[in-house]
Amino acid sequence: MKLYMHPISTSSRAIRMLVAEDGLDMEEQAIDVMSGENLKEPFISINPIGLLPALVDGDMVLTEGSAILKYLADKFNLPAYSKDLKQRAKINEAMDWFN
Ligand SMILES: N[C@@H](CCC(=O)N[C@@H](CS)C(=O)NCC(=O)O)C(=O)O
Repeated sequence: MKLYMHPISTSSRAIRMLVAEDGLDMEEQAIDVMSGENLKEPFISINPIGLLPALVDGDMVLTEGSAILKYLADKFNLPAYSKDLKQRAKINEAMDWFN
């Protein structure tokens, strides 16, 4: 898996924290939003709207920080995203507030 991100990107940061916390095997590539690298090839072909973060997992490209967090949590069965109905609802509430 490869995460296109930038250290100043708040949407990228939560994913990088989850990856670090759970020791996930993740290649990272920084895309310099300050110089507009996100709006040029090759990144613009990965995410045509030019926003970070973007996750590439095999043949899938996934954007939107919240969707990436939920995908990783489900893929690796991470405890941070509880399967308990009410606990997960409160997590989703906080994630939606952030978005
Ligand atoms: N709703 C998106 C927002 C993505 C977003 O706005 N990313 C910012 C960095 S945090 C970005 O790539 N900005 C580059 C630009 O606006 O040119 C998400 O949560 O992933």
